[in-house]
Amino acid sequence: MLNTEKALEIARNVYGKYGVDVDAALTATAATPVSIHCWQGDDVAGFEAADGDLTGGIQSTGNYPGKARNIAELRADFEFAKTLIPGKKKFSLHAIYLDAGGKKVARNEIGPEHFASWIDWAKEQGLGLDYNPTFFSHPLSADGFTLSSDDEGIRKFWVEHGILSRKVSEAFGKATGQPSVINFWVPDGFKDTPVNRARKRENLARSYDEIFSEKISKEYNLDSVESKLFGIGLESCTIGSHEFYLGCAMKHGVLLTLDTGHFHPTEVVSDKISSTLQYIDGVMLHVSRPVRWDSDHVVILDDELKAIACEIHRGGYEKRVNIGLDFFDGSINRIAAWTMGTRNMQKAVLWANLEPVKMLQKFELEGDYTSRLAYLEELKTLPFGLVWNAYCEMQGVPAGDSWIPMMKKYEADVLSAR
Ligand code: RNT
Ligand code: ZN
Repeated sequence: MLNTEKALEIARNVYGKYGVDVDAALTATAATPVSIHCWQGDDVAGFEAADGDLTGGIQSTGNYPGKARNIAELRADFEFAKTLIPGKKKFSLHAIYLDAGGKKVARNEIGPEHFASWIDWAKEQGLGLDYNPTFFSHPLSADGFTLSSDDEGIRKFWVEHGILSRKVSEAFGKATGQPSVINFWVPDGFKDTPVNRARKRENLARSYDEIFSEKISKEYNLDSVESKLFGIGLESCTIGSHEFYLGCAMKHGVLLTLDTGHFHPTEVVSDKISSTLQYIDGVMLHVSRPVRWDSDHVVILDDELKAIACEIHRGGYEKRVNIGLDFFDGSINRIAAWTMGTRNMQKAVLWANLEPVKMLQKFELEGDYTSRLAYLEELKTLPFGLVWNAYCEMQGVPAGDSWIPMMKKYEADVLSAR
């Protein structure tokens, strides 16, 4: 392998020809936080004292050995994954990952105190935090409706969970010195064609009026709402559709979460960034990889991933788009899944930062679409890998494929003993 300085010298020459500052691209990439979801570590199981199945129309398939069975194992696994992943990181927790010392805590009673040990850990690890109330895998979500329920008792229960969850997120923000994004996603929907969609949507809207009625400083907490197209067993109608949440985000001045698996298969999130940001403050991304459905496969470095990162960079939206990941594959080593998915996201960010945006946008403005296309194609074979490896070296994490044997060793030493 080329040494870092030599590699950078070549890259500076090649990219410099297009007016791209490689060093600035490296600095910008290192400053872009990626929020890594805790739930890849244990197939969205969590640590509630009451063990139940994953519900809500989402599914983690596969039974690869070695999954984290408790908080200590999840933290140890992530600490190891972190040594393989470059860049600034946040850790995204779900309510069901609370640390209540083995005691059963009702969802509408989960508060900041149940995340005290997570806050200490995050600070010690130099991680930012994000939060997610959990509106699934629970007896009171079993009939398919939570915040949109017609049963006032059930709806109120979940509203209370939402309100208290914002306190957890606020505590995260205060403790870590950076805002925590709280993401609201509810599974509510119908398997078959309903005849009263309106009523459920009115309930859902009312619930958000109640949940967001208290103002919390954006210095600590950023609310975000996530839409969806359909879930398993909920194919005919999702109460929290895209249009519902676009309106909700505008009304309440909150962020909109765009999950790459939550749209019709020919729609792309990359096109939705500059559209939604005309009218809303910010976006939270749930970067995932849908294969035929919202399957939540591990993120790979495909064209859409690059397009998402490029859209953020081209639009200068770095401050308004929060990058988060949302995939859960139980059929491969889960630490490898975390590592690959996050490294790929980081690669896409670096790729975008190395794009000669000024040159390309000038072609477009001048109507020279021929050059725009021709250069976009030529850029694909520039020595991106050299810059990526240099970035990894500078970040003190393994470059190229050298993380793979390390991951395999952790599997042999730690995971196989579980
Ligand atoms: C489900 C949503 C949601 C979940 C997580 C676990 O379709 O994408 O974001 O994946 O909350
Ligand atoms: Zn999601």
